[in-house]
Amino acid sequence: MEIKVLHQVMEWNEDVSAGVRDTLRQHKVCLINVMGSPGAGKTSLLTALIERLRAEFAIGVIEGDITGQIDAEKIAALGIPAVQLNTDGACHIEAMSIQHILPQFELDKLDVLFVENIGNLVCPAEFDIGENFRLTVLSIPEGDDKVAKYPLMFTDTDCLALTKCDMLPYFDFDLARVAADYRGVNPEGPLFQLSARTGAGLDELTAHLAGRIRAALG
Ligand SMILES: Nc1nc2c(ncn2[C@@H]2O[C@H](COP(=O)(O)OP(=O)(O)OP(=O)(O)O)[C@@H](O)[C@H]2O)c(=O)[nH]1
Ligand SMILES: [Mg+2]
Repeated sequence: MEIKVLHQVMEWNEDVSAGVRDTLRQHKVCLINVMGSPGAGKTSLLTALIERLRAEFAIGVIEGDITGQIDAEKIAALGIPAVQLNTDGACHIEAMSIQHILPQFELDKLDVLFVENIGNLVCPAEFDIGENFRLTVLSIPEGDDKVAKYPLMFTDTDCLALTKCDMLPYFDFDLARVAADYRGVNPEGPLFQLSARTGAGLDELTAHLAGRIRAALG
């Protein structure tokens, strides 16, 4: 399957996130900004969530990467409309690029647009891309000090997915510490422990997201 690859728009002097939000509202599409480190398991989790959400919602995906189209190919292989956004070196996605990409989708036929942001625990959290809500992914092998060291990513999110929990036996990872640090910076944010590999915890996160999507779509 041929994948559309678009490049990051470089005129970053104007915040167009409100315009993106307006367009998505007009077409009744809920945008979910998925963020986390390189290799945290964002694409694996998206794949698992798509399989669980696609019976109820029509889903599209924008895959953000510095270069290449590996992740968009994985999503397109599921039969899901996917566009690859290459930022050509930039460490985050900007709303201007989302605005530029939206016409690539048949928005009236979509309910949900996932954006997999660039793998990075710092920069993406600083940019509103017009999302309805944010999902931050943290994996066990990254270590239990990440919420304390990179707080903005966990403060400015609607939900934290702690993934690769099947790896807990192999790492010195203090779940209670992460939960407490997250509570400290984001008292209302739900935390889900899961594994895209075993499927553990995915039903709970799916139910939460489905509720958020239904609320966003009105
Ligand atoms: N054991 C285990 N491995 C996982 C899990 N989820 C993902 N992985 C593995 O982690 C690696 C990275 O997963 P990806 O889904 O590509 O991670 P990503 O965050 O999309 O990576 P980038 O897009 O490159 O930032 C792959 O080898 C996955 O198979 C999980 O729940 N458990
Ligand atoms: Mg990925």
